[in-house]
Amino acid sequence: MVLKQISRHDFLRLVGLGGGALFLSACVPDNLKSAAFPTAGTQTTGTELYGTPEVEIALSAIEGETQILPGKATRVWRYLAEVLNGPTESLKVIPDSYLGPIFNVQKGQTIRVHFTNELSEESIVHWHGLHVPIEADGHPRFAIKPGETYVYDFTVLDRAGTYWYHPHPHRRTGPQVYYGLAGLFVVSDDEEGALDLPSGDYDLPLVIQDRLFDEDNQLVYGGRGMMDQMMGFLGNRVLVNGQPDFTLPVATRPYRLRLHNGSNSRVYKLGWEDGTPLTVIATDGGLLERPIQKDYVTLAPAQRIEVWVDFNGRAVGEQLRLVNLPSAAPDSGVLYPIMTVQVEREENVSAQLPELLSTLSLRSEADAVNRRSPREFRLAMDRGMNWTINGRTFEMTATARDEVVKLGDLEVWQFNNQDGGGMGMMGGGMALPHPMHVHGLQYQIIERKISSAGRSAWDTLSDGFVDEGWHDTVLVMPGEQVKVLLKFEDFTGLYLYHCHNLEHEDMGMMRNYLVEA
Ligand SMILES: [Cu+2]
Repeated sequence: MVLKQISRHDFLRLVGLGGGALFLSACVPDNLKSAAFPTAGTQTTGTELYGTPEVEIALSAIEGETQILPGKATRVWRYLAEVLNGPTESLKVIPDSYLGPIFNVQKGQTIRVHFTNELSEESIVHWHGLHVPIEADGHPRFAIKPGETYVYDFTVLDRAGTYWYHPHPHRRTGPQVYYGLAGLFVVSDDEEGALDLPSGDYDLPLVIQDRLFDEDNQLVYGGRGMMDQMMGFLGNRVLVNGQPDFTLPVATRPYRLRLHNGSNSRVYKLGWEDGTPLTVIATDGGLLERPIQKDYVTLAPAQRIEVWVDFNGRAVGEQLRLVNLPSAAPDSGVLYPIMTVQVEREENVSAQLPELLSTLSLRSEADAVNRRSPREFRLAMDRGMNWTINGRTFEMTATARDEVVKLGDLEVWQFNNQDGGGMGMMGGGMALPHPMHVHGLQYQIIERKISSAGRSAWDTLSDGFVDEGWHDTVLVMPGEQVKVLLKFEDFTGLYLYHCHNLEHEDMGMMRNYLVEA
């Protein structure tokens, strides 16, 4: 399925640069160039915390190729992994995919990952959504050169849920993820195990990504220069688990589908084409207290949503499409298919979804140390056309005075995407959605406020927000203020918060926050 793309002409109109072609062609962004480093000898960094961890894995990032489209194979970058010690089911490979193997671990397990960079440029791995010590968080200052190895030691402290891992080198996260470096990190625990949810072949990951191919079946990135940076990369084909025109064969029984938006910048509004509601059971940080029915779900880059879906009552041979519904998200004005479900066999296994999925220990805003004056983060483009947070762009090891928090504190953070209303050039700034990610923890979304100018675009997506439960990434729409409640526990050090539109992030829409004892 080929999507409509915003043309360069549309983009120029959008940013109010009509006729500024020279300006665009003169600009070859730094983050779209490939940096080459001499290969260094193997070197171990990071911290070994455990004598013998329960799970020990060798992970490498390599350049290779894989069959995606008919004809010529596509050059990709990918993660390969191998279990060195511990249960062999700690890794699950997705067949015929460039995606990294799925880590499949238990809460409480001690993990060691030896990450070897076999690319021709710097890289480092971030465990997205996991509560880990700073040495294991994959901050860009820990990026390693080609040939080097970084050792991660951490205990899986997070509850059962669908987390993920991806590269995080400064200015190169967008292209590295785009060329294929990403994988899921699935945590199980006893609470979840007792629910008897669909498991094994009935518990399926669905990683949704958009890509752009040339006539030679090769991935194209950054071809639109400044436009890719401003908007974020937008492809013209949807891949699910690394495959085009994805079809999921199912039986007449319940399934657990783990939807992950692994795209660089595309926001999806997902629904079943026949209007069947979605039963949402989990968000970024695991199970909700109770299942929630939604006509559609809005899934921003980096976010995960799990749905429980029962194909009982469907006829063998029946097809059902998961589609992207039209919305005001960039490049999303039309309906297009994400994947096709093909009912291929009778199993007639029936199972009820429990009414109570989990007991969440949610926190109260009244207990926040700054409940009267939330820490505010203004998301905007500056005059130099950089995406900024409070007027600043990324500095590798610096924090401003208002980016220091205290270990143990519960705080309210407020993200203000105040530039204008509709998408495009408004009030002197450019209005785009920003999916805001905070490293090292899961937070609660406690309030949204939308400006009158932003209302009409917001209305096309907002019924699909699942704000209940735990989150590590929240979509902040143009004209919107979103309050989140977060607690800084267990670990001190320099963590990141940033926009997870990867092109915005690479441009500098990322800052450190420092957790002090
Ligand atoms: Cu952004």
